[in-house]
Amino acid sequence: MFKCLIVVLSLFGIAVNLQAHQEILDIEILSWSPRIILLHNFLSEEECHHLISQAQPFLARSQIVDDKSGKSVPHEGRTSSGMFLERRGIDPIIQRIEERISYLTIMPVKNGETIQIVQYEPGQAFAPHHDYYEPGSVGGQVALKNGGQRMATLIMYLNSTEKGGETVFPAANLKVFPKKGNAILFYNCQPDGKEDPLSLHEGAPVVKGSKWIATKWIHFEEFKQRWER
Ligand SMILES: O=C(O)CCC(=O)C(=O)O
Repeated sequence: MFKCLIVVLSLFGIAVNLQAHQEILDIEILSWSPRIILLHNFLSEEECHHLISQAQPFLARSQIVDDKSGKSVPHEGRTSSGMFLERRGIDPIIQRIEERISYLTIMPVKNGETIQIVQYEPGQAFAPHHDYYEPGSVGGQVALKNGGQRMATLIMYLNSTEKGGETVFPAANLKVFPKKGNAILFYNCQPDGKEDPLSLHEGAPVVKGSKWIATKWIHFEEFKQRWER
């Protein structure tokens, strides 16, 4: 009941006290269609720094889920570097972030993929795309077997980019500027579970400085990690 109240309040843009954590979330609705909310100061300075330091030694060329095979492959439209944290809640700081995400979304931690850290250098970008799997493709059908569709995406900004690097939602005529500690949550699917084409978005090219984000994809059902399958 209390959690339902939190969601209802959050939809009206009210600062919400997540009692279990004694934390205040400052939430702003950016768009109803597609559904996007902005979370001010979702991560602390220390948490941003910790996520970057965990990822830095392991960065490799970013990949996407291939429509043909359902496997992760490099793609010319995604030129950043990245890595997945190996386990959910691998240390107390990450555990706390995982729990905060779970309280915010009222979805179990096990429905999320592990957090992905991504770094963009000037000129690097993520071309317009949907985060949901293409249900009409062979690869999409393969990917859907693990946890079902990617219901929602949380993008956490780990630094403030000097110029460029906005997350752009053309259907909402919206550009979100990367600001350290802020996050956006958006829904890839409609309330009836169908994919929402209006959730199309891109990471615009970084012009100056670098851009660091942490991404969490949340599924309708439990998502099994590589070593759990
Ligand atoms: O870099 C961004 O702002 C967008 C990232 C993105 O589109 C994604 O991870 O799905």
